[in-house]
Amino acid sequence: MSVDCSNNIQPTTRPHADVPAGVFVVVPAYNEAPAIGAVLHELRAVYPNVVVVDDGSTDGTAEVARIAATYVLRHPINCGQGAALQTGIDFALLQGAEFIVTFDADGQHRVEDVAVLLSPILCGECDFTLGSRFLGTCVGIPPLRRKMLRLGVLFTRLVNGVNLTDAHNGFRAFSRRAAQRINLRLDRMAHATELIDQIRLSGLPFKEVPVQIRYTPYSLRKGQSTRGAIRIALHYLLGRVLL
Ligand SMILES: Nc1nc2c(ncn2[C@@H]2O[C@H](COP(=O)(O)OP(=O)(O)OP(=O)(O)O)[C@@H](O)[C@H]2O)c(=O)[nH]1
Ligand SMILES: [Mg+2]
Repeated sequence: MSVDCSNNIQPTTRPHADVPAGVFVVVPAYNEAPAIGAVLHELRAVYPNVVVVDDGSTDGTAEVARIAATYVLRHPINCGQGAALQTGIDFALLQGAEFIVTFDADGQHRVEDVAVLLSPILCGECDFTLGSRFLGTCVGIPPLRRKMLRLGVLFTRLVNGVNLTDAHNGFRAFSRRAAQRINLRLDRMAHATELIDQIRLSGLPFKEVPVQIRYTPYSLRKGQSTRGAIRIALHYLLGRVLL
């Protein structure tokens, strides 16, 4: 992959041959059968190593993924997004991944942005990149969801002591050594806050990168609720006390 190390990287899709062999894209998926086929089709057109972690889906997600993904791992029961990500990261490291990208299965992320996330890592500028919809764009975000995400940013600033613009974005990239420092113990959505702690403690450089997050009728039907956001904060605080 040719890398533009300037600060003004334009999203592009690149052909297979241009992608470094060590890039693995990890896709956690829970009951995403209606969306995941198209997502994987687009990803595989550019990235040869796509790992789906089917998180105990009951709707045929695994069957769709088996047709389109490079690897399909399966949790026999639903364990949560954090657990699915850790399974995928561990697997990618075992396969020799040099760079790992996490990518949602519900069609909210754009394949073009994978290269944008990888670019600062490939340049040696940092080891972790975190996608930010507020540095980039979020098409069709409901006002309440925007407010909840802003509160999440404030929570991260107060509790983790890290200043981000978007603290709950599942679109991220890691170098191999960064991925080796990740050990998510909070299985569900609170892993996002736990991950920020682990990034900070690793001492490795990180950077937020603008990405686009799409809100579609499908993703809005399935996505996180306000009550869920409160549960995530409580789960994280409880985890900090108990783990
Ligand atoms: N909700 C949920 N998602 C899971 C789970 N396990 C894996 N996932 C996957 O994690 C990704 C993100 O889940 P979402 O619920 O869309 O979370 P989100 O994108 O942060 O929230 P929204 O912006 O509201 O859509 C999707 O690809 C899901 O299929 C799980 O147990 N629950
Ligand atoms: Mg989503």
